Amino acid sequence: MKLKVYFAGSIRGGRKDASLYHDLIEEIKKTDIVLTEHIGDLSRSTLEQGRDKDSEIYFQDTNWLKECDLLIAECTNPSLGVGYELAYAERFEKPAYIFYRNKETQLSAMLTGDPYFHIDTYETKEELFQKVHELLERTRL
Ligand code: 6K6
Repeated sequence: MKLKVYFAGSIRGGRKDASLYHDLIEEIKKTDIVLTEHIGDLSRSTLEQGRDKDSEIYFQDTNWLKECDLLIAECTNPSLGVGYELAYAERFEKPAYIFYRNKETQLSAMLTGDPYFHIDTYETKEELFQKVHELLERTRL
């Protein structure tokens, strides 16, 4: 069975990890479905949308959050939107997994202090891919 994955990563919070998001999304798509492929789209501007467009984004993303089997968030680059999505996932009882490079950032206490979230660290892209692969296999059981 293919899992529906909601991948969350920073957009207006900063795009320094956008190519990592892209590569991870491609990796997940080898076995499962990623609802939020655009997170890794390097060609899209973060400022392209006006207020109406933002309402569409909010409506689409919250529907995908309700539809997904699990949320995977890459949180090295802090993002208000990703924090909101994590709280939304908890509200709708969707399993939520956070990965981040702890040598580069301190995660908010609102995430590390919330026992609902599964939080793990990584250093290299290969380690992240391996951890996400194992998570998907575990979830599929
Ligand atoms: C720009 C680049 C790629 O897509 C766009 C258009 N903007 C958005 N499209 C879809 N989802 C968005 C967009 N902006 C924010 N989000 C959602 O919030 C995503 O699901 C991200 O996980 C999260 C990022 O929040 P910010 O606060 O970093 O923008």
